[in-house]
Amino acid sequence: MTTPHDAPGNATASHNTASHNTASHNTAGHNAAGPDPAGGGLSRRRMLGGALAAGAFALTSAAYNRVSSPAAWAGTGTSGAGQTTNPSLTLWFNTVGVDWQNDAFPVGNGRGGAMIFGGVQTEQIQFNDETLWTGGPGSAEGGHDYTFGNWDPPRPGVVDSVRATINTQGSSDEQVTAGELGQTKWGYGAYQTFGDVFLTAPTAPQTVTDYRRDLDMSTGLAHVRFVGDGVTYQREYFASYPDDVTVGRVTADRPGQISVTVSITTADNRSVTLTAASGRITMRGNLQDNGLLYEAQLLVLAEGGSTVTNADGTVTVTAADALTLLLTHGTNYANKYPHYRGVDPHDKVTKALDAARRRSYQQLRDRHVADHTALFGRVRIDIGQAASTEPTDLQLNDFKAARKVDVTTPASPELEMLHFHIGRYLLISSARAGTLPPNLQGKWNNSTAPDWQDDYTTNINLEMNYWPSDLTNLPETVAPLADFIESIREPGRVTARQLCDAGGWAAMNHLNIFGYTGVSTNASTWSPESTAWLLRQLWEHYLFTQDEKFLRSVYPAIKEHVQFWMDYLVVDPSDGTLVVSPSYSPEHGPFTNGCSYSQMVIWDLLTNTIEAAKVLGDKQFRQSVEKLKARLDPGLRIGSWGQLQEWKQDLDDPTDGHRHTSHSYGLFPSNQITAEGTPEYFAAAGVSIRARTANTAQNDIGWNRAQKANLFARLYDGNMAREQMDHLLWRNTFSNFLNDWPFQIDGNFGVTAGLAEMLLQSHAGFVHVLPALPDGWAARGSYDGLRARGAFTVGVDWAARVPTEIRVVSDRGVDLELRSALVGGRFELTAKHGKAPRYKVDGDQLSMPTTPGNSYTLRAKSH
Ligand code: FUC
Repeated sequence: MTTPHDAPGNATASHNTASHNTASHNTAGHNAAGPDPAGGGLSRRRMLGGALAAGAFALTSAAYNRVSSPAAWAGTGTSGAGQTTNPSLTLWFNTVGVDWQNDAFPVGNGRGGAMIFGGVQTEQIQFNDETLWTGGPGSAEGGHDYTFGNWDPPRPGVVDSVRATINTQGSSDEQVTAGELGQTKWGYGAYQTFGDVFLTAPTAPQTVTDYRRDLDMSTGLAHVRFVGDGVTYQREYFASYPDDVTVGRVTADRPGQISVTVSITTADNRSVTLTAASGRITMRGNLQDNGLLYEAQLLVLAEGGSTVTNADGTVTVTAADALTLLLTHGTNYANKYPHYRGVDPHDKVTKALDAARRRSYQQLRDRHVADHTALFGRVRIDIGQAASTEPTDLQLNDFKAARKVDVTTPASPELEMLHFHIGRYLLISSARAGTLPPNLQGKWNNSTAPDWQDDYTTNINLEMNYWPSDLTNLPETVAPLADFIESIREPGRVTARQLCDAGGWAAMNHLNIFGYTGVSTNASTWSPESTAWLLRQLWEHYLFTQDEKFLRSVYPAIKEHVQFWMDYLVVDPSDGTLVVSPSYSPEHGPFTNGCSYSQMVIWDLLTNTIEAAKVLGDKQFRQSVEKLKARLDPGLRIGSWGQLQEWKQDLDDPTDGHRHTSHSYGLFPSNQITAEGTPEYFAAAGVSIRARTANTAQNDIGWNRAQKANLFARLYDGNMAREQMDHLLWRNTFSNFLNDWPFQIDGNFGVTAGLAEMLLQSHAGFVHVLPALPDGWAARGSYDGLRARGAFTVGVDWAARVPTEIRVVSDRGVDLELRSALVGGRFELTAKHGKAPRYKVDGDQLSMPTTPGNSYTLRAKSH
């Protein structure tokens, strides 16, 4: 029944574990022979003088000290012993990156990303701009005009005839139906690499020692450091959201040591003009496929030495004391249906670079660090992890090796926490106000033909990217999703009408950035339910923030999608309920009436819409949605082996390990199934999820395990939740902690959410503290900064696995329902402002009113 997604290298195919461990310890470049890259012997004073004399870049001596002094690296001089200020939040290697996917370090500013390799003689910085896509208007793939995935020519009556077949036969022939409904994705396009920046020294040092590169996730700074022929070289990189620029700085501990040629290259599926003047390289051209205009500018600012701008569009710096690189880029894409074109990017790219140039390196760095840490620093978790004393890739490889011998070996809390934190780091770096949401690889892609086109797949993947956003206190990352959803409404109206003969709007399962809301030849593409799942993320954001203004802004999109279902749902003649038809359990099939996933997702949409309509006072619409919901098959059935059925009929195979466990939607991310509210379905969901997990080997990929971590957390099984994440670390994690296979970012985001779900849940009408703490973690621990629905920020200390103190900040004054073992014992409640409120206790659940902005502490009293 498995239908591959329409791209080569589908994850159902072979999983090449071998490549996980290959490239990471290549020491190429460490010991390469060659004379000193640059002569020199100037004093530090003179070096500063040179910088100021060069005049290109205002740099204060205080700034210099902070940026480039080797003293900033505690442990300098011992190979691999260097440490940044946040060792437990830092990934570090003592080898050069050689494989983009496995061991380069990502930085990003929401709109673009870069991967840093850290080579000694040649540094490589591959970079992306989120808008550089082939496809869409202007492309004429296969001689076909772009139709947004809608049928060309139209096929009136086809959906009704598929429905009739399903009604008479119970299901329809998969290939036939896929052929009837599907269409080649003409002009779908793919996310593109933008290019690479290279810094090439004329020669390699003869001896290289003390090599270290790292990514400090707490500051969003990447570093490279090594001693080449006795000179300590340092590079620092970041991608700044406030200044919309990617920045690099190269320094040495002796003057006049920096000699490099800086060049920029791009892929061959586009025209390119390279020019350089006064140290500024401009690369510009059009994608052949769709004519999209792109431009990047790279400014090379040397302090001291000489700078020569070459005729081939490169810049050569000789014997400089320090070097700053500023990179900006853009395209003439605009997210505006139907043309998706805006203005020539030249002015914007120039302006951003000019503005960045007016700031000192230290100012740019300070502004970036302040911006990044304001988000990243909100969550702190202590599960007993220590700072790493061994390079992280080696730690990970040790774990992988141990686990290979004994598959029950757990990962260390150090690795688990790095895995948690990189999800938050990557989300901050790939989704900020004004950007597109993160695609299948966030914003990082080095290819012109990435797997699955690096698109927005919506039968789990894009949603999974957003599982950690509110829960782990990054609400700012939601704006890109809300904007994107709004932008596909208009093309979605055409798809609803043309493909589904329905009003409202709907988008199918694969989205590009050009309003592609229609179909592909893949059977699973026919899935307007995906839109409902996407919209759940916006409702979630409201639940977490209680931001009515936000809800009001997204409600029209929700309402208009419900209007689609008012037209599109049909009566199942077998029982008279309203069902989705044709319905295809994601990537699993077959085409039937109302598989559980379809029904659960629509049940969820209608339930949340009713709640939203209550908040916003849209009474008439609420009543019509309530009527519709009353007739809907809710998709909950328990089958012959106690399982939650995937289909309306009891077809489940207990040995099936398919990666999609879509019928668990009611348990997570939805709250249709809870231990407290629907104990039988909760138990049945457990049976299904455990069976799928036991057979998962055939479909072992990152996002799948990440989903299961969340599912087991919801099942209150912390041990199994942890096991899914550890398994993922073992099988599906590259040395740089990106998840696979191939690199797909949803696994990273799913893990971050899953770990948080083990510590805090709030979907079932109460804030549940430590719902799924695994046995293997230290008995003592704590966290702060996780978020609960109701606009609460929660912190906890625990000892002997039981909370000893719970801290709750209430943003909006919502009544608090709190569940914890602490409440079941003796405790005292205090409020930051005023007297503690009166509360009620029932078993281990406490109810109390809160006031906006107040903080409350529950402290266990010893007996
Ligand atoms: C879903 C999954 C695949 C892959 C693709 C991008 O369809 O089934 O494994 O993650 O999305």
